[in-house]
Amino acid sequence: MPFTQQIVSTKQIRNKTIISFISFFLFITGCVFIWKWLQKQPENNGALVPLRSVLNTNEKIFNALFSSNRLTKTFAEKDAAKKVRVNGNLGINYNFDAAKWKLQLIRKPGDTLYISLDEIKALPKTDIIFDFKCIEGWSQVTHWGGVKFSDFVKKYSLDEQSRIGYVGLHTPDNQYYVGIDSKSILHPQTILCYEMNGQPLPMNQGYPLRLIIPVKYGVKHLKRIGTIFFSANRPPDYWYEQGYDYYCGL
Ligand SMILES: Nc1nc2c(c(=O)[nH]1)N[C@H]1C(S)=C(S)[C@@H](COP(=O)(O)O)O[C@H]1N2
Ligand SMILES: [Mo]
Repeated sequence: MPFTQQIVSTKQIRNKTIISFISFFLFITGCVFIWKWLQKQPENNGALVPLRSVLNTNEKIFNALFSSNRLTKTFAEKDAAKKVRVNGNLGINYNFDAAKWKLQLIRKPGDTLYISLDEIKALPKTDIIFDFKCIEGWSQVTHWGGVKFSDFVKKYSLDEQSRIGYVGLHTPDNQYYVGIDSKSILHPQTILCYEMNGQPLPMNQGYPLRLIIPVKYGVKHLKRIGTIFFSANRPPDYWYEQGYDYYCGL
């Protein structure tokens, strides 16, 4: 290997230093300029329009890569937390009359069914133990039991509606609500859940029925489902309206 040595003069060093400083100055000015421009952009559901379009592009990529055959990793029962973290009490923080609860299933406008917990429990039961992930940065291996959404679809003849684009879920008081794309709601690990660690759901974890959807972040796992409906367009979504991503896929 030939050995080459370069002699650098003081003048060259000074020029390089000057160029470095100018580039740095231009870079910072550019950042400030982009920042100011962003602040002047209009908002779309709590997110500045350019940022919202980044989120929407992410959604398209996620959607294209989504596969119903790809399962979320599951764990053994001994790995499941005994003390399960409680997070978020929107729409469940009131005197709830469990005796009066029935799931309101809007199959089509004008075609609503009221389903009791016992009727749901009569369907085949599935358990899932997976790493529950919240957008705030924590995760926990937890154990849930209930009915696969796809089995619920079969039982209540929802094949057509469930593929229409989206499903919307609301708490009984309509204070918390989420929208979920058809592919994700029909994923084989998505369940209408009524048990945690083999016991009925605690009140603060959505008694009597919640959504468990391992292909999504925690925000979409709506606790205490009051209403389920179907829609070709995105149903309202609480955290989306606060500026979060609509899709929230994992
Ligand atoms: N009704 C209702 N469901 C909700 C929320 C809420 O505030 N209200 N928070 C969501 C969020 S952000 C998370 S991380 C999970 C937490 O579920 P956990 O309390 O069982 O851990 O519930 C989701 N479902
Ligand atoms: Mo969350």
